[in-house]
Amino acid sequence: MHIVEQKKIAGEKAAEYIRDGMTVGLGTGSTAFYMINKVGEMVRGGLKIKAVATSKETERLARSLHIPVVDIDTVDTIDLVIDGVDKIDRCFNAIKGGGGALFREKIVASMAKEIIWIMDKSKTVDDIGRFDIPVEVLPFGYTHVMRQLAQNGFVAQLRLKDGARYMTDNINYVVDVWTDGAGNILDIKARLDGIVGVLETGLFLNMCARIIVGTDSGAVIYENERKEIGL
Ligand code: A5P
Repeated sequence: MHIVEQKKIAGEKAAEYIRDGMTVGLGTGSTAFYMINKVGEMVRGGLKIKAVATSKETERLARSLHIPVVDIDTVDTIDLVIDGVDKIDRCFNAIKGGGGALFREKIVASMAKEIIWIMDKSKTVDDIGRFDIPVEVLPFGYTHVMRQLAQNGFVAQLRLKDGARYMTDNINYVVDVWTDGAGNILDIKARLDGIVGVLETGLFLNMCARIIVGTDSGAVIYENERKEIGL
């Protein structure tokens, strides 16, 4: 089965968890795309929700589907967030931010009562420390941040798009950080968080209630009972 089909299966399955009256956090990316389209269909069918978007791109898509999108500052909590991931391990530790929306995604996730991460099978890995970790960085003094990352033993690469510095929705830069799996992920997060100028990391550690993986045999759901699971 094509990977796109797996994303669609996961995204559409996750939409089934949405109930009338909920405030829903809508994720960003190619898997969230299918979930948002399904939510649009449900809204057309009479579902009553409020949505908070994790990026401008998601907000545009949601509005085009007539999903009621509200400003994040008009809500205190979010009932359910459904979003994609770049990589996730057996302890539900995820890397996000491949699409550059990590800061808004982290804020929305931190307001959520419940989170579902959705993905195709390729996102499940043994060790997320072996993959790039995106971090959002303030443009002011970013070369100092790059130096501090290097001094901490990280290989840091400023993200580019079409030859220019990639800019987030918040008008900041993204630096992709490579750690070579050296060290514990909590320690890596603490070291990244400790660098002045790093605004947020793409490490979303053990935040979700469940993950939904699209596979060739359908959607597979793993509940997070704060214990190891078999992916
Ligand atoms: C956006 O910045 C990301 O965190 C996405 O949620 C993540 O990259 C997953 O994207 P895909 O579903 O497109 O793989």
